[in-house]
Amino acid sequence: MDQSGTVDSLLQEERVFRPLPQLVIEANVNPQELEAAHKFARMDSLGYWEEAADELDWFKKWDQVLDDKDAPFYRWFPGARCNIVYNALDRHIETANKNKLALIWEGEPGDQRKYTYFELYREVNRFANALRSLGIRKGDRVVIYMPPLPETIVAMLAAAKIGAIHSVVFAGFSAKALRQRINDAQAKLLITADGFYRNGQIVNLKETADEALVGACADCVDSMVVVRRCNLSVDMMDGRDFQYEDLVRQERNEAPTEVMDADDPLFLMYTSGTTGKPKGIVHSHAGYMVGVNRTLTTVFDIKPTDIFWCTADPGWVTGHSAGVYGPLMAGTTSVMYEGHPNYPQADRLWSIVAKYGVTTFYTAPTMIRMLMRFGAQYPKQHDLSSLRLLGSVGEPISPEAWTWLYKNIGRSECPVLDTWWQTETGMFMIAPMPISLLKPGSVTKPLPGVECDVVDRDGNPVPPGKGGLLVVTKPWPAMMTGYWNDDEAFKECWEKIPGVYYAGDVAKKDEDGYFWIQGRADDVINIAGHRIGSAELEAAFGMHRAVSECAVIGVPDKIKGEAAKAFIQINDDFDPDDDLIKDLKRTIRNELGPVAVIKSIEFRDKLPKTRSGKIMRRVLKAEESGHEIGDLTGLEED
Ligand code: 6R9
Repeated sequence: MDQSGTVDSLLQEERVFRPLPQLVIEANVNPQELEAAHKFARMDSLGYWEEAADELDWFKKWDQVLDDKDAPFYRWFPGARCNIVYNALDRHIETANKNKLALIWEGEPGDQRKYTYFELYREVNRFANALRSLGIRKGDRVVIYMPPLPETIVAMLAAAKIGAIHSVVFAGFSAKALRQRINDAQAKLLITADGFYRNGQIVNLKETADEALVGACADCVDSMVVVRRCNLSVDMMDGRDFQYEDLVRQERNEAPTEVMDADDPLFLMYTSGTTGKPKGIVHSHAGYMVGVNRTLTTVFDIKPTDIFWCTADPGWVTGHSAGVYGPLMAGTTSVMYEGHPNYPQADRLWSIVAKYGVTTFYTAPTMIRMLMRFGAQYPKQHDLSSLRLLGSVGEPISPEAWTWLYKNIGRSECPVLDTWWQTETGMFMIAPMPISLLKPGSVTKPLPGVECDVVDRDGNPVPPGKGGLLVVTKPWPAMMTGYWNDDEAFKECWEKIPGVYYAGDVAKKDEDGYFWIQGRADDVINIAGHRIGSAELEAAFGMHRAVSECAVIGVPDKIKGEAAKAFIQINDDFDPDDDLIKDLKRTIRNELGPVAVIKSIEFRDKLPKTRSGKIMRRVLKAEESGHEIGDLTGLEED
């Protein structure tokens, strides 16, 4: 708490965590190298990214690193020819990685499958041939509506290998949401599974896929491929539906890799939740592969012996960059788990870490908060000594959750690498490396070659300690190349504050240049002229033992302009009574000072969340104001 008693200092934790000497000695990028990389990138950012591009394989190198003539439609590596799948798979077959494990997959019932790079390569080739025989060609859109299965990865890579554009839709989305995405992308093919296991139940996915296709636009999706996961007897429409296993069985083990132009699209990722109507964000082969490869290997310090586990579903950008493409390009071994983190009980993730010797565990604050609720006795039952790095992404992590993860999972030895990035950015943007000094709750500093700032609405940098808008001031290679069929919306991201990319987040920088992300720009509450992030208030509530989940929104207040209202889900052993309300308010006052007045507290059994686990304050705001709300297809259904 700063002297003035304002909230500005909340997320500026006093504590600094230093890496263990051994980590520094062994790091791929040591402190001097990191300093040199920053210096090089500041002087010559294109040179820096060119060097990163040289680490990958190309069919033909670029004529230029960046063409910015048509900004904001930046073109990275124009003239180059490549395919990300060549880097993720094909090239490993020529090296010692050939017989290394690429993927360890565990199903919820406990079944396992393992693929070496060679096995994955051949499976991808067989399916790539199958896609070609179904008439899929370069540029066609393929929607993948799948749970986390090895075939989900195979489908993504096979599509990309033949130059098709994939769009993975999270298996928890409704038929309506799936149809909307199929229509928007004008997809030609849908790939799905008969069903999957989730929390001890079988979810029938094929039925939902069928329902989505009823009423889908007439000229899209003429075939559907169905992976057999649960042995369900599903209706297969003659001439339209094909069994995955039947298709790949008859195909050859070799398939040519399509030669792509640098900015040929690789995938579309629809994002919803924060802005209303979902937008199809486009990523392309060259820039995306360069940015993801460089940032993943340096931030997570990828070593040949690593077992890398990103818990994100492949339906999110994190599942793409850190779950599929990044780890495969790096030649590492990934873990993928199909099911619910608490099935059959709250130690499932820890049992997986112990069983496979996971070294790097990358997850989201919402997961950490949930696991925290069950208590430290669950991780204690397992040998987690293989872990060396932890990571967080998706929302601000409160110092409390950070510390819990660090202590109870990371034995107070493993750095927690909090990575700020977005679907739009494709790659990590602001993140530490294992050698960095860490402050719990801060994403540290922009990576080499990335330039970010905190500015006011006119684009003027704000002084340290003051909140402002997070912007990216220079193009970066893995940037989205556009929105699918919506150039205007894409331009808007660069026009809100002219010349820079507006990320839509509120952040501040401290005196050391560390960034603290406070939440979305629309989730900031202005109480009597003091700006305070919902996330900041939520972190403060999170300090109270009774609080399991919470969301804070701004509500109109006659005197202060805006006041904060909290929606709180409490832990089972507490009573939602007046005493608790008083106690919670006291906590906020203690944590944040008198300016953070909580007008009211409402207890809820459950808070509305997006599919990726982000609390949708927008829904709560709409309930409060009685106004219409935007797209809700990202909401949980159960
Ligand atoms: C990768 C991903 C992007 C939004 C972003 C921000 C929030 C992501 C964060 C974080 C605080 C972090 N966000 N990482 N906030 N600290 N480390 O999550 O992409 O689903 O597009 O969400 O998530 O608000 O703007 P996406």
